[in-house]
Amino acid sequence: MTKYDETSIKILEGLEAVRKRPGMYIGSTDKRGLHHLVWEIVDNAIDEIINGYGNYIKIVLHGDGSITIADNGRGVPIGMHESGKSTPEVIYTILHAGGKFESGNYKVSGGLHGVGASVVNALSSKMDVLIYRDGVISNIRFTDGGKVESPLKKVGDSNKTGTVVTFMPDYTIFKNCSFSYTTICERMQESAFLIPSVTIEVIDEESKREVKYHYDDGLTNFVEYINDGKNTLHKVLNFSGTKNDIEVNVALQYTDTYNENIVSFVNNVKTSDGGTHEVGFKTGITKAFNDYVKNNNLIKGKDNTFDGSDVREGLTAVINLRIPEASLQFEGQTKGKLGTPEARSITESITYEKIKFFLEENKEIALNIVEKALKSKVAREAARKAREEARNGKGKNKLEKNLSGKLAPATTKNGKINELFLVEGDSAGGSAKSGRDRKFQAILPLRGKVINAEKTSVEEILKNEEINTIIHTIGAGLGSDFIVEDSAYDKVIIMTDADVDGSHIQILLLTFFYRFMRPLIEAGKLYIAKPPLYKIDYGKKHFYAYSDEERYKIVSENTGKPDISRNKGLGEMNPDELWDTTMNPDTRTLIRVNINDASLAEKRVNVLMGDKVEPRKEWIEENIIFTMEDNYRVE
Ligand code: 0R9
Repeated sequence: MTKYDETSIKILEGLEAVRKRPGMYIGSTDKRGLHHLVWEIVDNAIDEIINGYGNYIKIVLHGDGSITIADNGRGVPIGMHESGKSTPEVIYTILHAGGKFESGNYKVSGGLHGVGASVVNALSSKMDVLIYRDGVISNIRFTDGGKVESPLKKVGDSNKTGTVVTFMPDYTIFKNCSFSYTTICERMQESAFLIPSVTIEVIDEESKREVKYHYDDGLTNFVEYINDGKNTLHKVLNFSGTKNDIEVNVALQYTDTYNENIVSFVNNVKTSDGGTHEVGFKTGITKAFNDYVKNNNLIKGKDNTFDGSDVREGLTAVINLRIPEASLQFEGQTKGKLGTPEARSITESITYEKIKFFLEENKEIALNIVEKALKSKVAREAARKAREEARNGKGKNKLEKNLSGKLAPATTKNGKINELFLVEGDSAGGSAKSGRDRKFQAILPLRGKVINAEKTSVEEILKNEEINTIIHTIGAGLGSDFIVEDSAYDKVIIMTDADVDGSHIQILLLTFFYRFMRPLIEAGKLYIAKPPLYKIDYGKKHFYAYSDEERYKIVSENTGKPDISRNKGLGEMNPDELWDTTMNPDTRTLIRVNINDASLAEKRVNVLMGDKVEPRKEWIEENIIFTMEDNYRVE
């Protein structure tokens, strides 16, 4: 029998606190939270490798819902801790214990909260740790959210070193969730880009998929990967520099697209909300180009400078800074924004110098980029003019007349509550117009195919009827002139059928919003409606199921013989049905589109929209299941 003394009670209380409020420690108990557990353990392995020990990480997803993460570092120390417990027991049962052991100047471990392995243990029904160190293999096992099932003991001899952690998440906490091979692969690939010495292997035992990531040229390979399938204007430019102990590493490349894609990291942790380093980088680039065009007299006329957005059109860049822990400052709710002031000036001056040199040394490339930036400048000015005209009610051109015919506006104007439904096809549009609450819901039926925004210039975008209608209806401009506060709607909701065509339109619209109205997504105002997949009738009782699980649940909870029909398209639903199932704010389910990971979203869009058919087919086959839930939640 295990004896509980005062300290073990305290420990259990600590872990119990995690189980009571998991959200406080890992953000949420949905799929994102579940994966957070993996990142916590993987980050420990990555820390060890960054500190110079080991070069290999292996992740295995088991068919029973458990996962194993292994590294070939030194192995967690197996000696006794001053508390009388073994070091691994302390690490895996005491909150924040890992922090006390952190070594080195750079705090490298990532994760949203950085709370460590004990939190993972607290939220697992089983955890098993194998340590290869000092010529022996040691094992400790936990159960039921961190209770010691078997204390550290020797289980064999080995001259290898490393740590192997296997855990079974407590699925009573993470309900209806499972590990996603794709999500784990995407994150591991990113880590492999940032740490060129590491090899990361991911294996899914159930689907028999496996992959190995290793990149000798780190950030350069990262940029090449993002730009895969695009036409590039030059070889990847790679530079770095150090000042006041802050190390700046950058890889960048221009493409012939209209997209800007800057991804930044600090100590290998993604800074999703940018921060001082990104600001410095952008200022450095803008200054370098403006100096170059000025010195070479390349822009005629009075207004002869570029806006930052002009010189970033078509630019893909990955920035990684190493900052000593003492100078680290993060801001924002999710701590995803770098606040360290020196990072700005240091990144700016290094970027400015290197880009200036690059432009001077590569005249032909420089002129190509300048020409592209000039086009952006012209288009930007045209877009602003068009926007001003639209605002002042001028320029009643053909498109706008068209627009007024198609849109069924809400009867009251209130950008804080109004909703705009972008609906596929006229017949669904008709049902939606009749079924809606006209006070605050507007319907815009879309005809034909939305153009592919990734491969189209601003000028062409402005000419496309569908897109033009959307821009004018939302009324907040586009591109760098988009002002989210001006949006006539609080929610823009994409409502398409749950089939291949519907998905295609969704992706095209998402690409458009991602490219031209990104702040709308960042403000959490873009949604995807979720129509039901099945209608289940028991005589006079009707149910709607939005997933297969829900369908089974409804059938298991009712008696009698159900009449189950796979849902018809939106257009075939009658207005009441559409209102009840998909549009009524009290009963509907909406998926909020979020871009947590711009580079991956960009990559997906690129694979899906690029010229190459093979990668697109592969990606769709591997990742798109037409149940709506997962595919388009750009996370
Ligand atoms: C499979 C996932 N890997 C790990 O969780 C992992 C943790 C870890 C580790 C050390 C080596 N490898 C590891 N893998 C380690 C760290 C230190 C000294 N020796 C070994 C050190 O930081 O000084 N540890 C992480 C924390 C600790 N070890 C401990 F020291 F706190 F126990």
